[in-house]
Amino acid sequence: MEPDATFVLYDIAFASPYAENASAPNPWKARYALNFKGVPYRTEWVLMTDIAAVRKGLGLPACRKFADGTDFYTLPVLVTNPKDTTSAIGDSFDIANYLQATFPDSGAGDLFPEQKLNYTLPEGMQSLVPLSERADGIHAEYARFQENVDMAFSVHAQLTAHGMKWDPEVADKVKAEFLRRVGLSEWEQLGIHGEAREKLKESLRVTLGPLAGMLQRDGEGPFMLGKRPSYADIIVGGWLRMLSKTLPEAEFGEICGWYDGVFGKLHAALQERFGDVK
Ligand SMILES: N[C@@H](CCC(=O)N[C@@H](CS)C(=O)NCC(=O)O)C(=O)O
Repeated sequence: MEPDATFVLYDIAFASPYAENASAPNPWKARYALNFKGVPYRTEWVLMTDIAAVRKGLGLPACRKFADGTDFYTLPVLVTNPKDTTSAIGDSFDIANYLQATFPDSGAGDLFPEQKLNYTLPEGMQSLVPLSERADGIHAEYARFQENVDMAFSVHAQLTAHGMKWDPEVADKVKAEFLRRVGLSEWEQLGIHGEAREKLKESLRVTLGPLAGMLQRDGEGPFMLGKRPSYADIIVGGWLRMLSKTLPEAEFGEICGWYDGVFGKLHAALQERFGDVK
């Protein structure tokens, strides 16, 4: 916590203690990027039920839509100057672009070094809740990579649903909202167990295969460019952090062990170098 920091990162409050239970992938991408650049900031924790009001209060429109076309208000938001309401940035990729443009050489250096990021998904893979769309063309290869990585993990999100820990004050409302989004009525229906769970896990393993290949291409890792971290690692790392907090420990252990342990090594390296919750 850096109470005097000017930058404020808005992240989702899961159950208390917030720093320990923070699980949302996109806010984690922003946190990893801020720590990568070594920029001082503090975190403002927002209950799920308050996200829309907070975002509107900062003058930000929604950057996602639900399947029915209605606005989906999300975090992270980064406010770089609390006195200037136009300084709020409401998308993790925009935050990373901003940090790179404003602090090109700080901390661990370039967030977007040139590299091949040709990760593709099994044909026809589609998430139940659509992802954000980007049009500005900045760091386009990374943006395309993010789209595919986000889709790969989102499609398997049911594995995490019952592992999310919510502040008791809002737990019932949050569960009801998640059910509404996918058109179900009982929380039990959102869980996945036994053989069906094993099948979905295996699908995740296969889907992540080409990503593992990218993490192995340098031979040593733990990053896609070997010892040099980049925003591509952070994009995957945001999701690994989510899995680390929402899957049963033994299952996350399995995932960490897939493909010679590449995901475990990546997660550990990102947490150690850029995982401070400030
Ligand atoms: N494109 C946005 C997507 C942000 C997003 O989807 N955030 C999720 C958490 S990872 C969220 O705020 N969810 C709120 C909710 O589910 O109500 C970004 O990268 O910042």
